[in-house]
Amino acid sequence: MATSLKNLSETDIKPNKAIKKFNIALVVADWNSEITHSMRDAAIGFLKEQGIKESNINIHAVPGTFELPLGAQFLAQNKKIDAVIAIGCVIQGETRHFDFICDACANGIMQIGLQYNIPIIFGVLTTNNLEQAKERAGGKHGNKGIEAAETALKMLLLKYELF
Ligand code: DLZ
Repeated sequence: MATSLKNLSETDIKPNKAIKKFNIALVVADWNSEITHSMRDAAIGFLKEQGIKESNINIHAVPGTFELPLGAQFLAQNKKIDAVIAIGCVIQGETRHFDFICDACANGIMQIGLQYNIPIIFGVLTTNNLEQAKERAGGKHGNKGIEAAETALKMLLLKYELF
């Protein structure tokens, strides 16, 4: 299971010439930036290791996870972008903010992917506390940024194979 990925080389993606032509955008929430920046950096490291050129990786920030769908939509409108990886971290607080942000983001991300027919990856941690988030952003549960990047490549390769 990809969740256990700690070593960037541990992936079942096979070398493919198509990969180096992919243009991938990351949209990253500034909230809980200690977590989201670690996920962003791990995702970028993985993409580069798989052969994506640095110039084909576009990185953009949005204030919070709630803004990820609109940020992803702006990027999806750019025909040069093949896939968008949305990275965020929502930590449960005392109010219902958590539920609204997570639901809005998950639904928005899914809708944009279907509307634009490109992979929009939900790289969002939804945790009970900061500790759980750290464990998934370079801690004992690996780094979900890598998983998100791996998912983007797998979906692009599937599209490349089918069309
Ligand atoms: C307001 C808010 C809260 C309480 N918690 C988080 C969070 O844990 N993670 C996150 O990414 N963003 C949070 N935000 C900010 C919202 O995502 C959004 O930026 C604001 O509600 C403004 O639309």
